[in-house]
Amino acid sequence: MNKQDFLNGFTATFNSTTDKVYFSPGRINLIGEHTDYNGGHVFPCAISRGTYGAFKIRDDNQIKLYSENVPSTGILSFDKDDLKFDKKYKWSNYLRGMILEMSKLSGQTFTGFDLYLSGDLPDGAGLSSSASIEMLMGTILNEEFHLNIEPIEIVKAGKRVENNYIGVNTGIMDQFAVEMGKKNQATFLDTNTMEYKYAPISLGNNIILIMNTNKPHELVNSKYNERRAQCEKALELIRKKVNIDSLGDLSVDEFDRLTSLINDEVLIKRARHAVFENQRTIMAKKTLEEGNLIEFGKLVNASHISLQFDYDVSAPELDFLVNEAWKSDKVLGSRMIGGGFGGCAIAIIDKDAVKDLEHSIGSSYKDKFGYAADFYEAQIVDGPHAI
Ligand code: GAF
Repeated sequence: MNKQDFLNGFTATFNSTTDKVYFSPGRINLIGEHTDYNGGHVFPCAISRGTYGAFKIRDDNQIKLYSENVPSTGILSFDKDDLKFDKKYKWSNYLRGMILEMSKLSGQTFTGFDLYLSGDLPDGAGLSSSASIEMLMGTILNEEFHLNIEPIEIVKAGKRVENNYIGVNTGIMDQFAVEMGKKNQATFLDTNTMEYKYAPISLGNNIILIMNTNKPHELVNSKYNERRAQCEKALELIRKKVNIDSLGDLSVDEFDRLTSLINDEVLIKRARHAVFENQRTIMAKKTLEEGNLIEFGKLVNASHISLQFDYDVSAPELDFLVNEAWKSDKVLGSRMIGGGFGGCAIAIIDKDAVKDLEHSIGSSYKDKFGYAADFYEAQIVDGPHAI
């Protein structure tokens, strides 16, 4: 992104100048999928694709938003106190919700401002464009209005926006991964205790390749909420006999002994994914730290199989990309990431083999599905900051 071009866009749009530009990353997740609302571990990292915002405080009460990604909206203007959900311009709700939450957290209302946005995260691709924009807004308000709010509180505010304002029952992983991101490190978070540690991403000659199915998401939110409800139901049944707080409390052996309490094939599969994936994530952090990349790759592969068959959140397009990646002996591991039903997969691959793989998988994908997949190398970066 060229900062000067971006600032020129701000000036041309709002007829005013600023030099304040912030960046907020998206995220990938190495492993630990659908564990964050089950009291389990996650192992994500922030990536160099994300959302940019140029900002200037106004001296009136108007909030004015413009996004290069949705130019058809034009400049969206509203009073600083008019923060109700906007049914027409849905993209603005991540910002409205965050303004509301940051205002509650700081106990102050903000003056008006101009915000010019642009993002290079593909929409709905499972790379957390929504958390990226939420953490961007939270960080800008925190810095520019000198609120001194702790990053973890901004993370929680973003989760409240998703849960209460947007209406998706997501866990905390995405906002945490974005806000707490560290260059070349993955964040190992226990979503039960909220304790976290960083682990260096030392992959030798390998890189992380993001493979975007470009499959449009449909009905994603309702299926996401359904999976969550199924895990809650399984937990409720187990808790009739065993005192645990979440599925994340169970080891694999304990779970195997308790399945008769659930007594429903679908619920057993959902809960099994949550329990096994949590244990895989703990193992994956250990193997990565030990430099045991072969074992790490196997855990990544096992995660995909579990998401495909037990949790049933994959899609033929994701399975195809992952299965093709598995065929290459240059790929250590590959799996779908994020909520699922479309979006992206990752492959951990020898960097010298990337071009060939992109070419071969790309052309077979297009032959099969009639449209192209996209490939990007993941660069692991810091959380939101001024640039
Ligand atoms: C989505 C949610 F927002 C996260 O909280 C997480 O549950 C993820 O799906 C699945 O691991 O990205």
